[in-house]
Amino acid sequence: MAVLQFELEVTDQVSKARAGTITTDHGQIQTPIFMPVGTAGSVKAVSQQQLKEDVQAQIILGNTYHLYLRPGLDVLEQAGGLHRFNAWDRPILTDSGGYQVFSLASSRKITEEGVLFQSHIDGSRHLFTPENVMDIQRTIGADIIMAFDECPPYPSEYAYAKKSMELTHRWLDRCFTQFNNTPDKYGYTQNLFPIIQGSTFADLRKASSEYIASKNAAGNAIGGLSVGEPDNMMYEYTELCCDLLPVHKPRYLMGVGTPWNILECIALGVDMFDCVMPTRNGRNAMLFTSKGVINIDNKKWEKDNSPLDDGIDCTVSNLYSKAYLRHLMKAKEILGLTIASVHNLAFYLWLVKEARKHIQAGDFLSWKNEQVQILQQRL
Ligand code: PRF
Repeated sequence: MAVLQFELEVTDQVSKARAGTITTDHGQIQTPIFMPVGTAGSVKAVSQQQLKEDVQAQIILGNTYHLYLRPGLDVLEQAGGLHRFNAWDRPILTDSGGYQVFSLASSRKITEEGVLFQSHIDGSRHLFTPENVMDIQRTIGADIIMAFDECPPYPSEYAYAKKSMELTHRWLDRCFTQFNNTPDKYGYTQNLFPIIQGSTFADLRKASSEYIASKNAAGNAIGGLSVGEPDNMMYEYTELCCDLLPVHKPRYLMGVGTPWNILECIALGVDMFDCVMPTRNGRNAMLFTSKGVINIDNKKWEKDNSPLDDGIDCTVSNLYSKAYLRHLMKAKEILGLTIASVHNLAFYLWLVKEARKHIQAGDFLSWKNEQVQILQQRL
């Protein structure tokens, strides 16, 4: 079948926002897009049916680190890949595992060869290398495979950030060699996206962006941001990277962010986003709505029978009341986790769809500025 295509349909005349369509062998993705995170092969508390019907998700994420440790590659391979295993027939992107190894593994050691780590599940020892991480993602069956990178913490010393970026670049060469020398696993095309690093240093970000752009990949990612730096710094480096990336390839900003972060970064030229925030914060009683942010645990919602959000097009958000969801969360009823997660994800998908409409209509910047104010309000 065919490598991923990106048709850039509209570029905003005042901001740098873009609207486009990505075509994969598992279907099309309208950009800008938000991708729900399905770490271990499931978007926590949300069924695949709900993802399609209520959330209107077009692509979901999986994590190499989690899926490799559990259920393991033999199980995924015998199922015919993750799409068949979890009954999701739309596109899947997998993150490469490096980032998760750093946040989850109980111990890890970086060498030129790769990362040695101990599983957070049973303490068993494993080695991730650029080569085996390509093989693992091919076996998982992702449509979009991410390069194996190192994401330095914030803040990092310049010398460390430079060494780390250079290692990520050497690993990238090994990723491409392995990827290009192995066939698609299940008959549809798999695509490798390289990742820019360089921490919060302009010369490193520039060097990394140019190196990544030179690979002429089907799409490109910006990593190493949203790791604790101030928002303005994240925007500054996102813009620097976007300005150096190819115009006619999709740009993915990894792990971002709040609704207002997403709008600001769409304005800088980003096309794809993922973040655990809508699901994780949702399970923790934080709702993002078209009128602002709600802590549904707050007593002020106890007898508020108004819908969670009547400003977005989602049956779940329109049907259930704030009072009912507050009760479910207080009583630790598991339906509460599902309703909160479905609503937050539907809101994120609504937001990027609205952004796309306004880019197409030519009034994105003024709409974005207004929304950024509204969405940050604490209700
Ligand atoms: N690299 C990878 N995955 C990531 C990141 C990164 O830098 C980030 C940073 N925000 C989130 N997820 N491989």
